[in-house]
Amino acid sequence: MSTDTITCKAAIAWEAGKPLSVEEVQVAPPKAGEVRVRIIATGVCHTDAFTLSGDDPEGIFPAILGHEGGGIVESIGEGVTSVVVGDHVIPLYTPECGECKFCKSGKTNLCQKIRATQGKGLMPDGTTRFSQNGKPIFHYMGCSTFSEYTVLPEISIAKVNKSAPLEEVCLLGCGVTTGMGATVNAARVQKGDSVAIFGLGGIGLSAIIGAQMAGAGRILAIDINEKKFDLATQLGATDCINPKKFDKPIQDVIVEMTDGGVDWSFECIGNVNLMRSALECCHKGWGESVIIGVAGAGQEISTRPFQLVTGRVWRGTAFGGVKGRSQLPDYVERYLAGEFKLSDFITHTMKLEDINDAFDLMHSGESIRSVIHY
Ligand code: NAD
Ligand code: AHE
Ligand code: ZN
Ligand code: ZN
Repeated sequence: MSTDTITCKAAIAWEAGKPLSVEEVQVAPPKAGEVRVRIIATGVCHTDAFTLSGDDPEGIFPAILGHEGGGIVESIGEGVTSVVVGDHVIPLYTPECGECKFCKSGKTNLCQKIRATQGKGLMPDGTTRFSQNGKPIFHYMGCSTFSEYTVLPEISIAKVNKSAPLEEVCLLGCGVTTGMGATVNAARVQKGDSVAIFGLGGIGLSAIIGAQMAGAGRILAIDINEKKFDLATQLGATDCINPKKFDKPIQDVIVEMTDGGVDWSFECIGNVNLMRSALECCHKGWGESVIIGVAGAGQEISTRPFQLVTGRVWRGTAFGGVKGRSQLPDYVERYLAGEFKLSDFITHTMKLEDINDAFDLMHSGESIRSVIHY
């Protein structure tokens, strides 16, 4: 175990709208209640691209992005008791302290213990562990997995089974858990229900897995990129719909196809117009729509209030409503037991030096997930 500062490679986001730059950074040792982790692999999520684009009101630069990682504990700070050096862990952008009002409520996974400092790119003590030649570099979503080493609060790591390949289960650090979790936590999809999923990236495809496992009778998969339809169908989509093929609003198409609308819908794109479509394709009286997609600064959702008056429900979820420390290890066990596959999602792998290719592949619609191997 090292208590020295480590110099290692990281992809630095120096400013919004510019490619990442792979450079050496210094990673300070963990302070009390913190853990330093060697990242083995990380996925690239659309939210990383969103923040890099400059659309994130909380975007702060220079920063080390990345929040879908898997790694091994390298050293622990004073007072850390829940992990030891060598443990395999998944960083959590939604921590679980177990003692704040939110954790104790039993109603949400949105632990707020360190949310204020996390949103400012800082560790809970208000400082950063990353620097370059003395110049501080900000953390991102409390994770910063685009670095060979990162420092996390103890409450922001989930210890997972060592037999799980970190190159795959890193996807449970965000995308797959978010999509699957949303179908059972934010929504409660039941056997025979109809479901519409808008956007077939890592999140939407995982929502298909969740809906299929819950026994949904009809799963409508919606995307303008038809290359996504094969995997969507393999995972359980019963109907694949390209809105561009219709000359009327997609919500009208779905309402007609489903005898009045779906029981549940999920917006997995981050487009406020499609959030409206997702709400309005829900069945009168009971249909519920879950917003997962993240929309840019200043954007707002709208619909006629009559849509809600007549029984539709609008809700949203972060990290699929999953409590990271107590529930994520079980997702890893279910993956190990063969309940679902992660390899289907990994369309590209690359070294950190090529991380900008991952963003290009995402924007061109070629990839589902790119995974960086360190
Ligand atoms: P992605 O880029 O991999 O997938 C998005 C999909 O949406 C693509 O298949 C794309 O073709 C499709 N799409 C884009 N515009 C469309 C349109 N007009 N009509 C239909 N389909 C369209 O992204 P992802 O990583 O799956 O993330 C999806 C969204 O979820 C992003 O906004 C991301 O920031 C957000 N997200 C939220 C959470 C959360 O906890 N709430 C977690 C992870 C990601
Ligand atoms: N910082 C943005 C919002 C970004 C956002 O909504 N993040 C999601 C996770 S996306 C993962 O890919 C989230 O967890 N939100 C809850 C939270 O507390 O950040 C903004 O609009 O300010
Ligand atoms: Zn994410
Ligand atoms: Zn808490």
